[in-house]
Amino acid sequence: HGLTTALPTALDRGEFFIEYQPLVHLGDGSVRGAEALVRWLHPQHGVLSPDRFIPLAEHTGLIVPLGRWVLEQSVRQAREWRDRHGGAEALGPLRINVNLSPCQLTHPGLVQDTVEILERTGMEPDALCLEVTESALIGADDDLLKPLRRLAEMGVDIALDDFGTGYSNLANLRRLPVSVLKLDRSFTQSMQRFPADPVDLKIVEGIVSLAHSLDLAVTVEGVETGAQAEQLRILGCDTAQGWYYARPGPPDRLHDLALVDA
Ligand code: G
Ligand code: G
Ligand code: MN
Ligand code: NA
Repeated sequence: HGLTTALPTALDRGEFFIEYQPLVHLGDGSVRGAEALVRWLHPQHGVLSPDRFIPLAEHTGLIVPLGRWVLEQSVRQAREWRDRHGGAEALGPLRINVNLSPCQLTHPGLVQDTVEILERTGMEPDALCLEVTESALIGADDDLLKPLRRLAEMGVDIALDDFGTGYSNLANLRRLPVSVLKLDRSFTQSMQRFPADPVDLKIVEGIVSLAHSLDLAVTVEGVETGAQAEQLRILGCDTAQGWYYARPGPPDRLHDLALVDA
């Protein structure tokens, strides 16, 4: 398979790049940060989405150096946005969300790598949010949660990605060192019709109310229309992400979007 042989050297050849998709505050529409989404510019196949190569990277172990590279690049980028905005005070720091694969969670270097990246870039831990999928934490024992706890204690936010697609016990949430729930796109899709299915509305309302009572912020993914955004705002969601605001794009576009709001 062509991808399998090309993957191990792709990092050294500089073939990966990162796109950023803005995270927008539903209350006032301001850009608060972005999610980093890695892509592979393959010499023959063109731009490949992470679904095509992340599973392969996990299988081969390349995910550890690749994930570290994504983290460092993304935090550097957040630092650059901040500097160009005239410092952290100018419009509030743009925060950066970075996805972690389950293999990175079990890798012993995670905490130290993260600390070193924050130190090298001079960024505060609270500018960083690490996204972990709900399925990666299902049945997680204390050993798996320990590095996440350490990071959370330092001030790094941990988000539960794709929330609502797994089978996690809601009561289990109290045990996890997470501060953000990212509601899966499927919930947003059911808001497509206006008014939306009343049962879906009740479910989202319930999740938001539970999340807020546990001091968790709620981010919604896959917002494609203004009607969805309005419905989700009314339901109490805090932050949104989706094509309605912007598709994932180059770092300068995020900077421009944030400046327009300022
Ligand atoms: O933007 P999109 O098609 O590109 O992303 C597809 C999936 O790939 C998403 O579920 C996202 O969480 C995942 N993904 C994107 N970037 C990274 C990354 O740097 N590391 C990991 N582990 N997953 C990523
Ligand atoms: O980490 P995660 O699985 O949540 O990554 C987000 C994925 O969803 C990426 O593949 C991204 O390109 C995609 N995406 C982002 N916004 C939208 C949207 O508004 N609609 C749809 N259908 N997909 C989106
Ligand atoms: Mn994500
Ligand atoms: Na997601």
